[in-house]
Amino acid sequence: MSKIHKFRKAALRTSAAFAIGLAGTHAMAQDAAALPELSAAQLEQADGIYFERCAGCHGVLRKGATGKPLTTDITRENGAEYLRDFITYGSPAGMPNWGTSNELTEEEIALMADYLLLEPAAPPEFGMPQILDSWKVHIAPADRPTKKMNDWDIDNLFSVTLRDTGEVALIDGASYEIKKVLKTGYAVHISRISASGRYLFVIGRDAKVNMIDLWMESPETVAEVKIGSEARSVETSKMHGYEDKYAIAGAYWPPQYVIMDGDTLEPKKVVSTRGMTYDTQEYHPEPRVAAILASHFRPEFIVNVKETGNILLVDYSDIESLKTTVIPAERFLHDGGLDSTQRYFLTAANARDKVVVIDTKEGKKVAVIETEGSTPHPGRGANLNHPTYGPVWVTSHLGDDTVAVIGTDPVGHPDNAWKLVQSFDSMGGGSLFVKSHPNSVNLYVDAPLNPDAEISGAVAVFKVADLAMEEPEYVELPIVKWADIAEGQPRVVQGEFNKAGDEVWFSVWNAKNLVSAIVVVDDKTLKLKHVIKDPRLITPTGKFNVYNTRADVY
Ligand code: DHE
Repeated sequence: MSKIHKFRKAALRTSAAFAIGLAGTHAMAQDAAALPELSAAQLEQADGIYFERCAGCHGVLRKGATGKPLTTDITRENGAEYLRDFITYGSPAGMPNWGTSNELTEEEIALMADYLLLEPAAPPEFGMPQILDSWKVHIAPADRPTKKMNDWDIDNLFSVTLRDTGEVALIDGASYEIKKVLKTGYAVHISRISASGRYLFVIGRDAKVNMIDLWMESPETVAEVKIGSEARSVETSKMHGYEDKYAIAGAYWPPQYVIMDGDTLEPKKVVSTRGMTYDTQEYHPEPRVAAILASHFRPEFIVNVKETGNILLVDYSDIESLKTTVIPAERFLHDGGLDSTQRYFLTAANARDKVVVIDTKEGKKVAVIETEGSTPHPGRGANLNHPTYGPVWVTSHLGDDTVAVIGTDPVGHPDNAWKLVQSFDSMGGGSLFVKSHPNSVNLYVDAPLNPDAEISGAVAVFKVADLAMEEPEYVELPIVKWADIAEGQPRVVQGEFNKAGDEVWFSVWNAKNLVSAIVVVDDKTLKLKHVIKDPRLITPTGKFNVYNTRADVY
């Protein structure tokens, strides 16, 4: 008899509010006998934890994407004990070890295991009326400075996510001084910069966009808006003639993107991404918006629609009569970046272990490439000049220790272009980001989600010249040891170069009640250069150097 038969009685689910604005009603479970009954307070707590920790990978409706589906047919089959163990210990395929890393308590894990046996909530929609309600212009464009009023070296400033405090820290790239900490939405996911370099846009996991004016004597949020209830991406128009004109943000819930005025964040257009999957042409209720990049060749935003597997080229030259090219790509589209010429967009389709290549000049799909690894996760990837294959783009993998190298030069190296030219091993699974810089001779590969603290606390460095070997060797930099943090299991995440490309910063991301840090490595010597520690530096994760982000240098 399968475990599902143990659950006879429908659990009466009271409606509960997601802790961060996702008020919703829970559907009733069909079969009720042994289903756990959670109080309204427990449901509210579990909704909050699910939103903060789980929804990103598993989906609001729990249909799965980066993480496995957690629909009740599956969770009830597995049972609460199995779920408890899985949440506690994680897996080398990328599920974080929430228990052994002390990020969730035993009680919280038991609650989440029970919660997953119940039907998911259906959060409310968030259309133009709600978006407009949330829109605030704190300082109108006419009241802003007409020139830069501070002495900050804006191009070498880093915008650093302080995940659990709902803030970003603005840190000077030369002195390592925290110039300012600004309140933002919850758990800012990424920062992007307007084409002029003046405005910094950040998006919270709660879908709040803050627009920060870096020209002010003391930079502040000048406008804000909420574009949904859960989101990950924001970008600005970069095409010549449209600099600073529009911003766009993509939501996980509701599945939609919003185009906004680049000066004020006034929402102009909301477009739903619900629709048919690219391959089987079946309706998907939750096709979330993943990475968004701006084309340098056409007035277009490149929008990854995760679950339907379509890449949209959204032409912003006439946003009233919006023209969109829908390119069938692969599932589930996640993150990606441009090649070194900025013409080609390479993006991970992580459920199918593939990378899709789009020619942003011609507006066409060029290739879909098997990475021969499990769950490619490039961030924006790393562009290298490979000793054998010429210009290449690189991704690591969440699900195993491989690094995939793809040729990107159809003119100089036509035989290698859009092919997997090499695959080699790094430290271990659970990698999220690779990083290099045109002035660097190194490739950095992290593994923050590896359950082994030695691996999640280090970073692997490959000399680009050594990639001529079939199995290149790497050195492991003991970043957590250098940060001198003994408590917790801090994870080393996302290398980011300074503007000159001679040093690379890593976040040492610990639990929010423990010490975190940023470690700066000298790219030439691979020696520790500096450790930024400060009581304000709570849960640092993503770091975005203004120049490199604005100019798409990576
Ligand atoms: Fe991210 C990029 C989604 C978990 C840090 N992350 C992205 C992008 C997406 C995304 C769609 C690309 C945005 C773009 O380019 O427009 N991330 C998700 C998830 O759905 C996921 C898997 C689960 C979740 O609940 O959010 C997830 N991401 C994380 C983390 O746990 C990280 C490590 C820490 C954090 O702050 O939440 C994290 N994601 C980042 C960073 C980038 C990113 C630092 C940008 C990398 C870059 O160099 O561009």
